[in-house]
Amino acid sequence: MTSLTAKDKDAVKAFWGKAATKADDIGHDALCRMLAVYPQTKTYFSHWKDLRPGAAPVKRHGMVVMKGVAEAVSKIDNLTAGLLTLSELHAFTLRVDPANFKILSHNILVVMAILFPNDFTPEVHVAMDKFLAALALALSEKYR
Ligand code: HNI
Repeated sequence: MTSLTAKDKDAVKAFWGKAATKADDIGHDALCRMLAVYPQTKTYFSHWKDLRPGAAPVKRHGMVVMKGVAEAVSKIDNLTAGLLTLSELHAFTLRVDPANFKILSHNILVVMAILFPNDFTPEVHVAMDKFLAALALALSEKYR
């Protein structure tokens, strides 16, 4: 995976400035899509009583995930160090298969494209795709 260029980082920060205004919606919709399109991911949330779109745990977790994304944007220059605790949580406590990070990232991109059709240009798309791939790599760090 080619690392993030300065141009990518600027594009991510500029786009995130807009996307952050709808972070909760992005998180909720991306999570709903992940659970619907990749039902195997439901196994990680079996402790939630209700997994349907609009259910409280899904909405809340959508916010939580996007707070993690916001933190990653603020630590874009050193994602591995910045997300170490989060990686340990996902690797050791939650035992999330790292393949799922790509799946959630894909759904986050889909929702961003839907909510920000004009801002989500091909240049922003490639920068966000590379950023979310770097985020997934940083979260997978503790698996090695
Ligand atoms: Ni993830 C908890 C961020 C991908 C399953 N996840 C969190 C928390 C953050 C977070 C933040 C809360 C940590 C805490 O309580 O301190 N998760 C992220 C980010 C990504 C991600 C930024 C990738 C973009 N998580 C995934 C994926 C899965 C996943 C792909 C499973 C398919 N995460 C979980 C589960 C929890 C969780 C399960 C605990 C939920 C709960 O009920 O507390």
